[in-house]
Amino acid sequence: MNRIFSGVQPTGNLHLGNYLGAIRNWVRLQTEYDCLFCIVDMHAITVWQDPKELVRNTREVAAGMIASGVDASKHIIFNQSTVPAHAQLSWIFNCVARMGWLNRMTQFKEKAGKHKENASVGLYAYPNLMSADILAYKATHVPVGEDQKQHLELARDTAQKFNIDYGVEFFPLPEPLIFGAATRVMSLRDGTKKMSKSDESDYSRINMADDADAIALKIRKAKTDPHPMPDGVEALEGRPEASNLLGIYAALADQDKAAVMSRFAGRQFSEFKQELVDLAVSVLGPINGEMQRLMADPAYLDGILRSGAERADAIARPIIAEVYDIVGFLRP
Ligand code: AQP
Repeated sequence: MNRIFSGVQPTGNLHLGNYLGAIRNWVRLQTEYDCLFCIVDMHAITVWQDPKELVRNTREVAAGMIASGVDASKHIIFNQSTVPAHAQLSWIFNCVARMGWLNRMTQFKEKAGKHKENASVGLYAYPNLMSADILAYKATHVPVGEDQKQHLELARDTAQKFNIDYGVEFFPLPEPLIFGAATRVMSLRDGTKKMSKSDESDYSRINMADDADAIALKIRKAKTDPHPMPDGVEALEGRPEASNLLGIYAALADQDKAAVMSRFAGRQFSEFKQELVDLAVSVLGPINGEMQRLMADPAYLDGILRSGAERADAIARPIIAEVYDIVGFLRP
């Protein structure tokens, strides 16, 4: 069976974009693939994380995955730092990938902004750690949002260069799995910016931990424009907030965006928003309830993560041993 690796950073405020763009797709992939779902705490600390919050956020992501329907008995849920292979292989990849490749990564440019010199070395080398995450398990497929496509290309280049440099056919070239609707959920305050955990405004996103009242309030306050609902895809031109809300509705309802548009064409935003609230609450409400229940039982969550770490380590350990032999690291 083909193997999937995918991850979420425990950077707090797990949101609707993480759900629609990642976690919900994982739930659907479980029947076709062997899956490793990783809470990537080593990626998270490429920007400052409060240690206590990091622990809490790690459990929150685990709870979010389980509450959404990831089956931890059939698949592997674990946090990255518990399996040494990630750090071991990422160092080797630091020596395989080229500076020029990393210099082209748009996510580093976006995250480091104007203060490049002040960014951590980890933030710059982040894509090499991501390559290691995937290849330490010889994963064949990686579900990625639009924003991660470039990093996956780099993982493929790195796998290929390793194979060529050492004259082996060792690493597979992992394939992206890109999903249609809602691969990019945008901020509720600015339809040109992606919904993000780190946005300062809590009104910019719907958190998976939000209850029905918070969801309703945020959707009601979501930015729109003065025109009625658009009546064709071309009418969305220059209306990023309308496009985003329609996209969210379509993704939550599992419908085509065009079908949703024709249903609401010409109607007022207030009416549409009320229906969006009802839909969002019906999808996210049960997940939220289950998340709260799981978060109240950290020992249970830790048990799931411990078992996941053991199973992940059992896959990665022999792969790393072979990599060490290929590279010429003496294992006396
Ligand atoms: N807005 C989004 N729309 C669709 N998918 C999204 N993802 C993130 N934001 C959106 C997908 O969620 C998965 C996990 O993402 P991550 O934890 O690696 O974080 P990120 O991509 O850097 O984005 P965030 O959630 O906004 O975090 P911060 O603010 O910390 O950077 C990925 O599959 C991602 O595509």
